[in-house]
Formats: sequence, structure tokens, C-alpha cells
Amino acid sequence: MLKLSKSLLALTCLAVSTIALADTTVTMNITSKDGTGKSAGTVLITETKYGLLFSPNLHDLTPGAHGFHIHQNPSCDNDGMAAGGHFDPKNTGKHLGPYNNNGHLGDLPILYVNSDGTATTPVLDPRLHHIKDISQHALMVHNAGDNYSDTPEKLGGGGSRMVCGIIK
Ligand SMILES: [Cu+2]
Ligand SMILES: [Zn+2]
Repeated sequence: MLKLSKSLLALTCLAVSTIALADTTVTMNITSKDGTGKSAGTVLITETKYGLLFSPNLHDLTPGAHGFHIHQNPSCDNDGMAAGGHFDPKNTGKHLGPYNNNGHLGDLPILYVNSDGTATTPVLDPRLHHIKDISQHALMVHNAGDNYSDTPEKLGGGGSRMVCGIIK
């Protein structure tokens, strides 16, 4: 009987490890000329059945809403500008946010920073499912917010690039 329950346990453990979904941790830094300024923490990206979940563990940010995107190039150099435009594999040329299939695939939900400068609330992008599809691109937090539109300002009005990391 003991032997049976042990093998049952082993079988259960095997099943659980087989269905475990992938995750990756992105190291984030304040942008600078060479791309790696002061450490700003990490963002854990997890594959869930609802889409990719981005769980920030960030600090030293300015409080409030910040534009949060995947940018095309795997570089944070030149104050984040080397990352290029928003990840847009379908070449839509449109910034429409995370709940619209006709725009940039790299448009993530807004990241909210607490009054103490930390960001800890996870956000989900329901259009993204596999980490491999976004690896070798940059993950970017902007200084300003994001209205998920190209008007009145292009790219949601996020302005300059505050924190950046490379998705491995
Ligand atoms: Cu951006
Ligand atoms: Zn965009």
C-alpha cells in the first residue's frame, strides 16, 4: 500500500512538472547612454492560459501610470533609443494598446507605480502567449503614460524611455 501511494505521488509530480509553463526574468535598468544605468529591479514574464503575465518587481521609478511596451531591438543603448520602435511583426504601423489586434503586438497594458516608487502589480497581455515569440526584444517603461492611441500624441504619448531590459 505504501509502495502504491509512493508511485502515485511520483506520477502526480511528473504530471505537474510536465504542465508547468515557461517563465523568464528580465533585468531592468534605468536608461543611460550605454544602456545600463542604475538597477531598477526585474520583470518576471510567465506563460499563463490567459496570456503572458508581466509581474514587475521594480523600484526607483516615478509614481503614476507609465507606458509599457516591447520594442523591436534587443538593445537599451542611447537612453533606450537603440531599442527602435514598438514590436510590430505584422507591420501595422499603429499604436492601439493591448486589447486590439490591429496594432503593435508590443503594446502592453500600462504599468502603475506606487507612491513609494515601486511597481509590483502584474499586468496581462491576452494577445501574447509564448515567451519565445518576444525573446530578443527590449522591454521598456516610459516616463509618461499611454492612452493606447496615436492621437493626440504618437505612440500613446509615453515620451522618453525611463527603464529598459532585454528579454532573453
Ligand atoms: Cu515604448
Ligand atoms: Zn505601440
